[in-house]
Amino acid sequence: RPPFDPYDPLGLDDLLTPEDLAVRDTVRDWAADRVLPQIADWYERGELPVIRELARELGSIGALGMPLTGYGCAGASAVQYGLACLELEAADSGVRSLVSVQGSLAMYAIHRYGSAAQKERWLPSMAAGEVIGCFGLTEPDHGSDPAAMRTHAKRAGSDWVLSGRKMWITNGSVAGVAVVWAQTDDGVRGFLVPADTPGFSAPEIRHKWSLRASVTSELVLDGVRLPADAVLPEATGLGGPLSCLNHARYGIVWGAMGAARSCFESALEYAKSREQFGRPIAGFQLTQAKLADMAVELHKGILLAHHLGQRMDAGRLRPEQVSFGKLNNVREAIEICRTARTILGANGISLEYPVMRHATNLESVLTYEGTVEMHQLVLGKALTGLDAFRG
Ligand code: TGC
Ligand code: FAD
Repeated sequence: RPPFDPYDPLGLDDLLTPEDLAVRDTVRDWAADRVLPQIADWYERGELPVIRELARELGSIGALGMPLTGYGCAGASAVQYGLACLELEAADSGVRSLVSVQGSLAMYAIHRYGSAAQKERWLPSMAAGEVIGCFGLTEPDHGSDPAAMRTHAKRAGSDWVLSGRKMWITNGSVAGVAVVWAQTDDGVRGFLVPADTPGFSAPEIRHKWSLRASVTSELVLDGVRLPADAVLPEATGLGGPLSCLNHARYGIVWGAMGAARSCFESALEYAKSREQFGRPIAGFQLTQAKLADMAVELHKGILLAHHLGQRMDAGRLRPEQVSFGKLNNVREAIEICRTARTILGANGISLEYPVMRHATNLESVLTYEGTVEMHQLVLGKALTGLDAFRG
């Protein structure tokens, strides 16, 4: 029998191919070198000062638009993309967010719904991390219910004129191009808005106590005039943006387990070295119960993520299954991080350790890409056949 590995108790690495392991190691090494040494400082300052450098480096290791094909994208499998998300979020949810929004939301929208000219114009520089993208769906008054969005686009001759506001938009202030979803006479359409277009601005949202090492912005669209070819030709209706969300949510299913793994490992190491009552706290039954429960949920979550990845690679993943994964894995990751916090005692609240940073980040992850309640209701609808959203 192989030896028991406390960091892989179910032997899940056996599910991975040599190529999967190589992708995982590349991203893990990059994050260890470029993110971990500085993340506590960035977090404390509430900024990601080297975001453009990081984007280029992530482009050079193939992490942007990773499962997409052509245009300089890596053409990786869904499992490999998931492993990359896990490693990035083990460093910080903010870095995984940068990659999710760039690849699974902005680039995916252009790749799936864009014209040949739009793809040629934007995707190669986005895959290289030279141009950062953002994805504007949420508005100040419309988050869970994007169908009620107010941002609208009207025809002016052959041009379009966009007006409205988007809120809580990751990468907004550093984006070279914004994918903006707006109401039109033909339903919801997506528009590619270059950041230097007159009438467009993206002020940064400050004073966040979560995802502090991530750029979050408002998008202001004040009579933004765009040419006819700025609209994504293949997306009509809310299904367009919601289909992009499936891909980003899938990445979060893996990513959340990265934050959880980092907290579990911190707690395990701490428990083995910290002594109280003359013995390591890892020797107390109550601590062992916490560690055992954390390990069970962590590795069940990774197994679930791997299963969904295989379904995605086989073209058989349903949106309800993505909801299942996001609901479970983010909820369990938060529990793991909070439990780790208790094992570290007072040190658990310090930025010297990653657990409080991960726990507060996960509060955003629990809300964005569909809140817990949205995913419960998506599953509830699939289970019962009854739509609780609109009665
Ligand atoms: P409903 O009537 O159910 O659907 C409208 C149309 O959309 C289709 N559809 C989907 N298509 C693909 N994938 C999905 N997951 C889909 N869900 C629905 C549906 O078939 C229908 O198509 P058609 O052709 O029949 O018209 O829509 P609804 O208005 O009742 O809403 C359903 C609900 C509540 C589930 C949806 O609005 C929702 O998911 N709300 C949550 C909004 C959300 O997740 N926003 C995220 C914004 S982006 C973000 O947070 C990025 S953070 C990233 C980071 O920093 O990492
Ligand atoms: P609301 O929709 O107002 O919900 C408030 C509460 O009411 C929630 O608990 C919700 O579950 C509950 N609720 C609502 N409706 C129901 C119902 N029918 N039944 C039961 N409960 C209900 N958006 C983007 O478009 N692009 C981005 O890049 C992006 N990045 C983000 C980054 C961060 C850091 C954060 C925090 C958010 C980001 N978002 C982004 C926005 C995010 O998607 C929304 O916050 C999310 O969809 C929830 O919307 P809301 O905040 O308006 O909450």
